[in-house]
Amino acid sequence: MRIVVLAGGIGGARFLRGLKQAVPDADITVIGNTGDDIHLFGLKVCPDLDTVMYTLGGGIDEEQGWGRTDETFHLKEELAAYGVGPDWFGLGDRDFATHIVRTQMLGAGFPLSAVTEALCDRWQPGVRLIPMTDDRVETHVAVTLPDSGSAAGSGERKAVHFQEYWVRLRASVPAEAVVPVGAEQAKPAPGVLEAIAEADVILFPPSNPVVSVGTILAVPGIREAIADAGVPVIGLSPIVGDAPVRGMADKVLAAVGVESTAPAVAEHYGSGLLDGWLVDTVDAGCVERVEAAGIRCRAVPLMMTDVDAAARMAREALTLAEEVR
Ligand code: GDP
Ligand code: FO1
Ligand code: CA
Repeated sequence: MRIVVLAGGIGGARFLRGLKQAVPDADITVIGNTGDDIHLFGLKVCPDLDTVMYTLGGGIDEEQGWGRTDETFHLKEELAAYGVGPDWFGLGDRDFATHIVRTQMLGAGFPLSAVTEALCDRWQPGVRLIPMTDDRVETHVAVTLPDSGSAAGSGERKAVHFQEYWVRLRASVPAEAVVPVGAEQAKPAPGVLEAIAEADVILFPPSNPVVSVGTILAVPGIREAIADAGVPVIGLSPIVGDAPVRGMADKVLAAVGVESTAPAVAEHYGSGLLDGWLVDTVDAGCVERVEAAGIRCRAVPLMMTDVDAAARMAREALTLAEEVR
């Protein structure tokens, strides 16, 4: 079975680990979000691609859900001693090596998709991991900074990089708009449209619907290819009990005018894209509303407490795919 999964970071990666366990023989292609990517210290950092690669390759910090296990921060401290920042983004020593290799290869002229494949040669994630695009796309968030009481910058409206919004500001102010800068001009990376066209089923894991799956769908051609693939497209809700399980999905959903509920996210994707939607059992009351929108819906446990739980979710998604096929 050929399965295509559109993935962000933690939610996507944990679901993929379950999917691999549920269907060990499946041929899985992951289209990864690169809108979170950021240049720091002259290096290209790809948080979502790395979260998928490290999680499936056994190198992830399990507790945090991102970054390397067994990490140290000597390099960051040494840079700080030179007054070189940013100090708000925690890049560890082991993780730095990945960004150095990636940046060196990009500098030598390799596209991000080829670089990702080379990095995966080490990690052997057991899936084909392709960035959504080889072109530069960066998600920016429009915010109004709180009035600091001082003259400069008080109540200032500006656009910040998504990482600055999430990691530096901790999503403490409303996201007024979310813009995947560069997406309109981006082309799907080699292999993306082919994988979608050849898929037997397409899955949206419980990833962020705006800044992960939404960003991937913003690359021209990808949404259309999924809608035209003629195979079941099944999503799993990242919203459980009217709140994100973790992260800032509520803030970025508000920015696009969508309430933070499981049925609202399904309606946001729409029946033109989604054939089936899984909600958590606590949201069983919304099944009829989702079905009224033309999307087949089931309520099943959706908390990825361990790999077995994620594998059960993956099986439910594939069962629903057979029902709508
Ligand atoms: P990120 O890039 O690290 O933010 O990860 P993703 O975009 O892949 O996923 C983030 C989303 O996953 C958040 O909106 C969370 O609510 C959701 N999520 C995380 N863990 C779980 C879980 O165990 N169950 C469900 N249903 N959603 C989850
Ligand atoms: N998330 C944080 O909350 N704080 C950090 O300092 C941080 C550093 C970091 C470094 C590498 C990496 O791959 C991910 C990192 N993340 C960090 C996670 C990342 O910002 C977010 O989880 C995702 O981009 C949100 O989708
Ligand atoms: Ca992300």
